[in-house]
Amino acid sequence: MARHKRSIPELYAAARSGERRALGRLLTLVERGGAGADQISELAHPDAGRAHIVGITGAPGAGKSTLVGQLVTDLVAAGRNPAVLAVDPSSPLTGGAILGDRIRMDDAAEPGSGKATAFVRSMATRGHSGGLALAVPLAVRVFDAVGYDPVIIETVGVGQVEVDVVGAADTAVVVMTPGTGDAVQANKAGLLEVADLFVVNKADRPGANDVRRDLDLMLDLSHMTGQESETGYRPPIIMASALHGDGSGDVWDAVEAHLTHLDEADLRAVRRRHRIRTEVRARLEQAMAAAAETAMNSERGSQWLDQAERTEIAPTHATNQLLDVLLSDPEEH
Ligand SMILES: Nc1nc2c(ncn2[C@@H]2O[C@H](COP(=O)(O)OP(=O)(O)O)[C@@H](O)[C@H]2O)c(=O)[nH]1
Ligand SMILES: [Mg+2]
Repeated sequence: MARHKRSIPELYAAARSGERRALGRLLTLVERGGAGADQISELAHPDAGRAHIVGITGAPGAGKSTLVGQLVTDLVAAGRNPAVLAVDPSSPLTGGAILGDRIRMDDAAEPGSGKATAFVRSMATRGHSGGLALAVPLAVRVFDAVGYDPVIIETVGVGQVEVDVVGAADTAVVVMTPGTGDAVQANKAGLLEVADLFVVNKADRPGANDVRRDLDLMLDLSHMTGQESETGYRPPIIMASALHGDGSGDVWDAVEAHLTHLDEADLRAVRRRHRIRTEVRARLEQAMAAAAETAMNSERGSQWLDQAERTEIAPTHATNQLLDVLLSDPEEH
């Protein structure tokens, strides 16, 4: 049979009808970025907007993948079609692959077939800086558009981008463990503000109650000044032992309760607006950085840069001239 390389609209249509391989191809193109990714975004946009987007973050080794594996198994058993995006910047081969192994997936079942199924994708972001901020929201849009719900994003809670990604979800879950000073770390990383619920995982280990107490105290302090307190919502703290299958049901109940809270307080649209704003800002910043690079390498731009490098003009002056170049018609460079 002649091999026909399918166009993006063909792949999208196939993914919508439940073909896993087509969805996998689309996600690869999403990771690659550029015009192909933009086209996918525009195709998926009208069909997206239904899924509950759940961000899960925490230190490496906190048990996020173990917990997500448990949640996915529970969700499929309950007839849902969850998708997971596991973002692991350090290694494309660990987090996501391990997560995939943990979840028994029924390849025959496809969303739309009436049979529940899950789709797990690990996203490698090593190599292209800022790629994560662009690829994650788009991958989520694709999952949503082809019928997966909920869409779970697992990220390592270290950098600002990770915090932004999780903070832009409908429901942000922060996973902590005993004995690692996680509560203090989370506070420093700005995770306390974005968390809608906390999971103290590895509750089978000593010190789990200390983590809960520390968190409670910090929440007391932050909620005296926090804005969320206006709606009467306080992030619950759920104890879990994901490895032993304990607590994942409680975690999901709390995730759903948070979604109910968003709906009742008319906050879901607020989250969505924030999410879109975060994505547009990330895309704009990326585009501006590329434009800055182009301006510095352009003929006119490099002359200003040379003068600054020779200390003939101040860097501020060169920058303002380069800004003119950047904002002018590219034909003129
Ligand atoms: N004792 C204990 N170990 C756990 C628990 N959950 C996960 N682990 C272990 O912690 C390690 C890291 O788990 P993983 O899910 O890969 O963490 P991630 O890096 O946050 O995704 C693995 O060896 C797990 O088996 C738990 O509830 N109790
Ligand atoms: Mg993991």
